[in-house]
Amino acid sequence: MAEEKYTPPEVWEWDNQSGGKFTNINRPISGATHEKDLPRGKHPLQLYSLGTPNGMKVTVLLEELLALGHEGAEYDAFLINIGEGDQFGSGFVAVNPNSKIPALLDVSTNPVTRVFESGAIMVYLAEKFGELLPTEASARAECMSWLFWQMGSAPYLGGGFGHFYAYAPEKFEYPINRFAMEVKRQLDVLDKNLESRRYLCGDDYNISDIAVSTWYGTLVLKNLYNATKFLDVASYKNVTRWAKEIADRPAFKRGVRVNRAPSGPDDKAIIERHDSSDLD
Ligand SMILES: N[C@@H](CCC(=O)N[C@@H](CS)C(=O)NCC(=O)O)C(=O)O
Repeated sequence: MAEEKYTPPEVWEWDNQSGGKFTNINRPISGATHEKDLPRGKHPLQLYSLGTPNGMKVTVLLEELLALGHEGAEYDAFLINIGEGDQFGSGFVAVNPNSKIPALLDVSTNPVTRVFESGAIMVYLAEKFGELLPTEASARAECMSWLFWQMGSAPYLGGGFGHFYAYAPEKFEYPINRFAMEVKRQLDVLDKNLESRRYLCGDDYNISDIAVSTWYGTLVLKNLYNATKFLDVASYKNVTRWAKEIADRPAFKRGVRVNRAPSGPDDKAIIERHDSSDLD
């Protein structure tokens, strides 16, 4: 029997039974669904997050800053369970009106500073501590270019490819083709850039390497979306070499363990982080 073709109605309507992994949490409206204050810990920085690639960007950067000796980068990391709708609690929405992790409060400033969007959080922290973001104009522009490249590109990898290849209720050829093509093009952009450079911007590691590696490094090293073979990630040799070097950094290894449940007996992941010793 021929499959019935979808014809969009004149006016879109919310069908919350559309299936797929995120059916229960996706909504076409913003704002809080329930009253819930956020917890507060003892440190200058309060992070509300989850150990996804977007969340890891911030915990890796914080661990790098601590490794560089910045005590002011001490942080409490609270878990926001997006599958349970924690991102729609009133306290979280006050920190991020967009209801997505990660979100940061800097309680060492007066007034307290809220920051949302992982890229904005990274720039805020790098500027606050004067690290991992070049100050010379052209080097800074290159770093910002790769950071913004990541912020613009990753939704094609996660929301596009990952969604249709791994999470959609059925496999649809059209979106899988479209987003696989785009993700492979992005991997090729990275691979060509890393042909002549040790890090994304040249000889020095900076926040753009952290941001890009939590996504594309995870894709090439950790079988993100179970797509290692499908996307032939091994053919991007420069990306793999760069991702391995970053994944070997002690601060990176610490940061990627925060705000998630262990995936097996060898995984030393921690749900919340309130002290450096939690990761020792
Ligand atoms: N552009 C945002 C994206 C953040 C984002 O998509 N976070 C996801 C988890 S990785 C989330 O919180 N999803 C919950 C939801 O969509 O309700 C950033 O980089 O901070």
